[in-house]
Amino acid sequence: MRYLTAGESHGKAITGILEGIPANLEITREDIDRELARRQGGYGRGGRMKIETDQIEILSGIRGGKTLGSPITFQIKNDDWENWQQVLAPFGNSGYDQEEITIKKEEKVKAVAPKVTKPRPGHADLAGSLKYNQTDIRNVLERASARETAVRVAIGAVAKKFLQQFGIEIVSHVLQIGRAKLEEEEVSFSKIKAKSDQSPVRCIDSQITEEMIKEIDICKEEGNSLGGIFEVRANSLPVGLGSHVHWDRKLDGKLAQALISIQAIKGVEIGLGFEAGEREGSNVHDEIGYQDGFYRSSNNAGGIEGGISNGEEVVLKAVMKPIPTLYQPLSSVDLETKEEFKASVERSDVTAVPAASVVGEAVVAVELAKALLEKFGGDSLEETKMNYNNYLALLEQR
Ligand code: EPS
Repeated sequence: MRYLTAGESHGKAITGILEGIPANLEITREDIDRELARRQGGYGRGGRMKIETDQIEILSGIRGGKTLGSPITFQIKNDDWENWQQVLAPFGNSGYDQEEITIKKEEKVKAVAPKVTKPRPGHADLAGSLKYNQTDIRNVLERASARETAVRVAIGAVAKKFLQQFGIEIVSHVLQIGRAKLEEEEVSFSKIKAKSDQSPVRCIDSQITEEMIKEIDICKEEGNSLGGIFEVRANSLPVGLGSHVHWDRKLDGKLAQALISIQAIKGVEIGLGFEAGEREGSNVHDEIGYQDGFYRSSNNAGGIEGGISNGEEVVLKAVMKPIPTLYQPLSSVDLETKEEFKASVERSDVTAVPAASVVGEAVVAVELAKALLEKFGGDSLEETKMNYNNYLALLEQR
């Protein structure tokens, strides 16, 4: 199973192709649109989310609500394209070689979209423009944008549906935004499932939700931005996804890569994570017991040992840096004139941590579905299930 995405933030659409999902998996439009709406919902977003109402269009690979086993093509149109058609036109009179070009902005006033030459610190702007030899930073920032995550969530929705067939569920919640932090130590899977979608910042505690909202409001006033931490969990995984035998087959490595590939994610923890560095081994490793099967009395490993799922809940945390597009300007240098300037913007999110947690669920779902298919194979769902059940029968003999 593999996927590709394409599309610019203000281009016509964001597209993705998912290949390798077995045939005969049932999926509805709502299964995908629900996930897209969850990603759009978080408090702290800027004006763009008022423009977009993400809805999926399927161009191939699903017929009558069932997968065909062929590549699935996903498309989510950008409503903002209307305001950027001229600037981003693939052919003809695009903004590419022009100094200034007039576009219609969301406020319906005429404004200009000049060539972007002022790189924002923290964005792909400078490194990307140098690497791809571009003089208009727009040619980099459009693709670097987190808008791309919309289609990853759509692809993740199919992966989630597939995992559900094996009883596997994935949830997420926000642990921290700026200084507002959930201190609760043991949060159950069912609590996250029941509560996180109810909070505008995806926090399971109503008091901390208020604190997070306050942090965001203050930050917005100051023209600043905030990062934070979210957690993704997956339950009911069988023992044996991933492998210890080679570095690029380790499940923890794959999950960490998937999470860190989300725009603005700077760190990932598995289970106890960095805290394991402060403890003695006897306070880290999860003791093994046996009663009608192997069990653990703790889950500091976060469900993965030796790069293999051990049957416990998979627990992953990721930290997102504050959004680099600030109303409060930071120093930078113009790409052409090399003159110093203070970078400033017209529109930005204050935080996107709640959205990132939904994206986190999606990329984790994709990696787990991939690992499951690597182990059990199958071109139809029925075949995958037969292989899966055979393996469970084998495990029962141990
Ligand atoms: C983004 C900047 C903002 C965000 C955008 C990601 O967009 P704009 O530049 O149009 O105001 O709203 O996120 C989305 C559009 C989305 O769907 O998540 C960036 O620079 O990464």
